[in-house]
Amino acid sequence: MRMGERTFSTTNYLRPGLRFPFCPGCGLYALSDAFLRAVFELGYDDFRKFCFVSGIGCSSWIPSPYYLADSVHTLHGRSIPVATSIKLLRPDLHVVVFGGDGDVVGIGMGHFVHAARRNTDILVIMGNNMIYGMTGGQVAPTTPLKTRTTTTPYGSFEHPLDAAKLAAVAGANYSARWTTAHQKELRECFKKALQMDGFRFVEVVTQCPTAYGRRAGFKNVGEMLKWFKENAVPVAEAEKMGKGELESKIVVGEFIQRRRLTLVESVYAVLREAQKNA
Ligand SMILES: Cc1ncc(C[n+]2csc(CCOP(=O)(O)OP(=O)(O)O)c2C)c(N)n1
Ligand code: SF4
Repeated sequence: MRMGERTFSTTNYLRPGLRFPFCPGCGLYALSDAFLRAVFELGYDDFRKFCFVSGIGCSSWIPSPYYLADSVHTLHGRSIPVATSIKLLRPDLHVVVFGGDGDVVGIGMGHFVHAARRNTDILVIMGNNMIYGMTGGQVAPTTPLKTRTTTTPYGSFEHPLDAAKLAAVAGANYSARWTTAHQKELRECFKKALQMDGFRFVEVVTQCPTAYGRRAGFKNVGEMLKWFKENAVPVAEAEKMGKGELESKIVVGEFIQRRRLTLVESVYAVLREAQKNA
């Protein structure tokens, strides 16, 4: 892709000599590609203005050590508090968190809700493969009802969590969901999120053929992508549908876009006031 005199190349953004560790057909390749292209299209030729933070899991391997950037690989579920501290110390940087659904809204759920409530100035990108991928396919808070996993051999009996909706309700400035079958929309969504401040959440429904697809009955990656496309329902349409009708659907689009006071703004405003009164 050419933008004026600039040509997109991953070599500006990926560490030389390393290759992502993902299985063939994994959606995380496409997720990362959409993000890198968004960064390029916003005019960044490298990651000097970025800092990445991730937890543990396949999705958490996206930035660290593969991005040619400053990054912190934290404990499972603890990326958001680390990202919050980095952003408060370095408000000039884009602080971006990558993690899986288990990492962000399983073990990391408390941090996720509070970061949205505080409107912390970070972008959280969650690869939602609907499973704990890296540890072999255990049921996750996002696993659809009745889906077979290693820990639910007769099908999951829990209702899945709507993370994008939760972020919106909890206080995020921006929350959206797309799938890896919506590359153009995903790229535009990343661009928009990177240009906003406050808590921004992008949920990317992504195929995990190894730990999810095989047990859930998909023959190949193509079938999974077809399922994403055919079952994607835009937010506005979903609002007119009943809960039962939405059970096997993936609601896509923007759940919230607003301008609330952000954590960085309110922390620095309090500090300025305190210094004035000292
Ligand atoms: C405190 C702690 N508990 C459990 C684990 C084991 N563990 C590693 S990754 C993972 C889940 C990964 O699932 P997810 O975050 O959805 O990422 P994915 O691999 O699916 O992208 C678990 C349970 C761990 N590393 N640390
Ligand atoms: S286990 Fe699933 S999510 Fe992890 S790399 Fe393989 S296909 Fe991707």
